[in-house]
This record gives sequence, C-alpha cells and structure tokens, in this order.
Amino acid sequence: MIRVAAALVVLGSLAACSLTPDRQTPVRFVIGVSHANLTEPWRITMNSEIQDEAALFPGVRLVVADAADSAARQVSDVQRLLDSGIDLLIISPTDSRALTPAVARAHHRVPVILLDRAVEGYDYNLFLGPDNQRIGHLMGAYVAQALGPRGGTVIEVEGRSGSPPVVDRSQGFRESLANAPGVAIGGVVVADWLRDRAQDAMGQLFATHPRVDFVVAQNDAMALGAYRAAADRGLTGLRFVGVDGLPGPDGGIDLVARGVLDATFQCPTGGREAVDYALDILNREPGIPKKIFLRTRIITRPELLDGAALPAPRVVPASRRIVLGYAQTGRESQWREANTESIQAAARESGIDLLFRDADQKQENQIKALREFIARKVDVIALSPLVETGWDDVMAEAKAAGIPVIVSDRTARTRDDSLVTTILGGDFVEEGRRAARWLTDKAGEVKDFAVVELRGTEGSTPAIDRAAGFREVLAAHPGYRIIDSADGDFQKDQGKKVMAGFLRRWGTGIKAVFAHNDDMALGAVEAIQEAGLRPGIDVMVVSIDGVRAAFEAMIAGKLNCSVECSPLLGPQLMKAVKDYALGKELPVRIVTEEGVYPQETAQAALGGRKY
Ligand code: GYE
Repeated sequence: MIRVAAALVVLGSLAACSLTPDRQTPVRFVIGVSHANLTEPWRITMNSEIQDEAALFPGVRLVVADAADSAARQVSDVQRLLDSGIDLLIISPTDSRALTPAVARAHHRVPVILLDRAVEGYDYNLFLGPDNQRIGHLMGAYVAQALGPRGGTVIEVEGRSGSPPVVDRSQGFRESLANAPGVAIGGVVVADWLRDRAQDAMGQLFATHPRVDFVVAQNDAMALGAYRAAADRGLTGLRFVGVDGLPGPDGGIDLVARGVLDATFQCPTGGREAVDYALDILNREPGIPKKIFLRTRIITRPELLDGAALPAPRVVPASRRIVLGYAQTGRESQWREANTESIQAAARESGIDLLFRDADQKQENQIKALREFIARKVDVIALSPLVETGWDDVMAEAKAAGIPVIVSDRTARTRDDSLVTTILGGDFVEEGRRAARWLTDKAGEVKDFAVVELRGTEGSTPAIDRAAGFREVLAAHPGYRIIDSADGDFQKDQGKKVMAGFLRRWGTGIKAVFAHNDDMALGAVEAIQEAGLRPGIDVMVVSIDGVRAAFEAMIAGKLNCSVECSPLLGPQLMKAVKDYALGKELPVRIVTEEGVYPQETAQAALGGRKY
C-alpha cells in the first residue's frame, strides 16, 4: 500500500490537505474525502467542517477530491483515493445511482461513510445526512401557517432536477400543503441550487406571474436570487424562505437577520460528525450506526434574537454525573434481556447514573415510570415504547419539564413530533423485507405457497413495520399467500400456542412460517415437531432478531433464516445522552447496522455473536 506522505501531496486532481503541517506527529490515519463539488456554499461549509474537525486530531490527514459535479470524475476520484492508500473514505455522491458501484468497490477495501446523499443498497458503513422529506414538511407547515386560512400562491424554486434532496424536499412540501387547501403552488422553477440562475428564472416568471405571496426555495442562495428578481421588478409584499442556514455574508442566517428571508431551515452538513464517526470506525469503537438523520431547525428573526444560531451551551455541568431514566418494556424475549444488559452495561461504562424501570409489558407502568423520572428531574428520559400510541400526555409533561425523550428500539407516534427528540433502533420495515426476500429467493417462483405469520406485540412498531415490509416484497411474488396471521406477543410460549392452532387448521398446507422474532419462531419449531412434521424442512421457518438460540436452531436444521435486529443499543444510546449533555444537537434518527443470517452461515457466525 502506498502511504500518503505527511507532507502536501498533489495527485492529479487530488490535493492532499495536510491540516497542520507538523511533521513530528506520525500519520495515524489518512481519510479520503470525495466531494460532489466545492462550489456550492453548503458544500464549501461541509469541507470546512471536515477540515476543522480533523484538525482536532493530530496524526489525521485528509486527501480531498472535488468532482466538480461530474459523476464520471467522482468515480475516478474514488479510485485514485483508494490507490493513494487511504484508510477510510468519506464521500458525498454527485449521483446516487452512478456512484453505487464505485462505493461498493471502495467498501470492499476500506470503511466508507456517505455524506448527504446515499447510494442504492447497503454496501457502506454509515450514512449521515439530513431528513429531506422532513425539511419539505417543515417548509410547507411554515408557509401554511404564515398564510393562514386566507391561503395564497406559492412558487417553489428547486435545485438540480432529479437529485434526491430535490425529490424528497418537494415530496415533503407537497404532502404538508395537502393540509392547507387555500395554498396553491403557482409554479415551479428549477435553478440548480444557484443564486444567479434563480434570479434569471424568477425574473421571467414574475413577468407573467406578478401575483405571488410566497417563494419557497430549496436553498438560501436560490431564495436570495428570487428576492433580487422581485426587487428588480419592484414587487413588494412577497415572502421568502430557504434552506441551509449557513453563517457568513449572504448565508441564510444573515439573510434572516436582514429581513430578506422570513425563515431558513438549517440543514447540517454532517462534516464534523463524519470525522468523529470515521475515527470511531478506525478505532474499532462498538455500536456504529448504519444511518444517522441529522436534525433540521427553523431559524426566524425571533429565534435569532434568542441566540438560536449560536452554539448551544453545555446542558449538564461537568461537575456532576448525568442522570438517565430508562423505561423498559419487560422481559418478554431473549432479545429484550440482551437489550437490557446492553443499556445497563453501557451506562456503567459511560459513568451515567441509570434509573431503570421494567414495565412488565404494561404501558401504564411505562407511563408511571416516565412520571417518576420527571418528578425526579432526570436529565434525559429514554424508553422502548411497548406500543406506538398513548404517549402524547406524558411526553408533553416531559417536554414542559425540559427533559428530552429518546425512544430506543421501538417508536412512539405523537401528534406533536417535537415530543420525541431522537429515534434510535433498527429499520423494522427493511427487516420484514429481508425476511421475505430470503424466503422468495430460497423457495423461488412457486404456486400457492402458503405462509403463516406470528406477529409481535399488537400495536408495536416492530410488529406493524415488519408485517408491512414482508407484505411489500411478497406482493411482487403472487405465488406466495399469507393464509393466516395472529399475535404471539414476541413470546415463545405464545408463538408455540398460535402455531399449534395454525397446524390444526391448515395441517401440511403450511409451507413456511414468518415469525416477527426468534422466540416465537422457536416456539413454532416445537409445535411443528409435536405435530409430527420437520421444522426447517416440511415447514420453512424465517424469523427476526438473530439471538444465539436462533443460530443454534439453524445449526440443528430446525430454523432456516434469522434477520438481525441488534439489541445492543446501549453504546449508541449513551453516546446520544452524552452528546446532549454537552449541548450538541441530537440527530432525528439513528438506524442500527443489521445483517441477514441464513442457515448455511450459522455455524461460522455463532462464535462471533454478542447476544
Ligand atoms: O424483535 C423482540 C422484542 O422491539 C425489536 O421486541 C424489539 C422486539 C424484538 O421482544 O424479540
């Protein structure tokens, strides 16, 4: 491997930025950074944040490449970064589809962190970026609220057509306006993220559409261009919103302060976080998530006057330990036991005082525990919501008490989505899809393939989402039919009982059972055996979690596949709690890393299992 020298090295279009030209510190890590372009203000800020954060770590060198918005050039940039001997790649793809193969090739050689835009599939270590649909939703809600019942006409100014942020922001914007019938989208202008292009295009539009109430631009630069176009024509009374909220002259914060924009929606670049996670990966820290969706905040003049744009102060003084209240669902499965152990061990290792309450599978006990935490003025509340609904009141009480709520593992759905600060856990819909993809790949194209389903706790996120993901994939395979489905509450004995009922009703007609967790699958295995059939042979068994007993059952040939859903959320939860205590902005969502374990991999994988 050719090591990049500590000195400045220029490789073709690559420029190695040695951050601090000290030649005493040995080079520990070389991180390649592949930018889509270094012309847009937001991307220039991203690069500055990456460099500023890396400068905090002696021995870290960056090798930076600018693809100038060319996918072909970025593909060759990635290759040259790899050939220059980098230890990890941070890449913000120009084009998700075009860069997918190059990112996969890179991922087979070094760890890869995706910034801002993902690629297709999962061949990377970590995705860090904004939730663009949420940004669109927030913009629509702001405009609807500002226009009020009278409504009005809005012009949307979009970035580069077809790019993921444009598509997602527009989708969120339109979905949000569906609740505001008085607000009409009077036109869409494409300005490729560029201020001057927006000024020209909006100048032409204003010539034919002078009656416009609001201009919603997908970045601040284009909002400024639109503002200038209106000023050129002497139009008054229009209002403008943008996205990014960058500092500096003509940045979104400056434009709001000057009254040019009504509001800007901060779109964090993730540059600092990318360097922090790069070092965690290179230092082999446990619990690296798969996806992190960064938080967007609205900035208006009142917020500015309140200092919203300033870095938040430390929340918990360094002089005392952080206190975390955790309300657990209960002890319903082996997964849950491993989850509890991970949380308690991570709190111990992090020096966080943990108030831990086990709700014995009753929501009212979890609500009671949250009220106890509020009364005891803990710093942070976390819970695995037994079911998705019924949390609005108690979480509003936590918000009123100034205590952030992190939902770990499962999700709570509330009318006001500000009641939940961060969602941490697996992608349950994808887990359901993976179970169905494995089954249809394994059994192939069949006719009248009868499947029965053992569902998890009624109303819980994993039960709802796994069922949805499984059905989404099965819908493309008409030879498969779910002939029965019932709630086994994620518990082994319930799973056995329900499966026995299915066997009495359907007998050998059942070709496969999809269980929402391994415990119910293991119960089903016993029921299949007691019915005189061979589990894993006469009836295929596919489940979710990846607990040790499932691997043992696969090795014994009784279970065919377990889709991983990691319970080891403790380290990521404690990192979020510590970041909050330090005054850092918490992500909206943290999605954990998960694999798929078919029977033939079980023996080799068993030794490495941590739960
Ligand atoms: O699949 C199951 C546990 O919420 C993802 O709950 C978790 C589920 C898991 O009881 O075993």
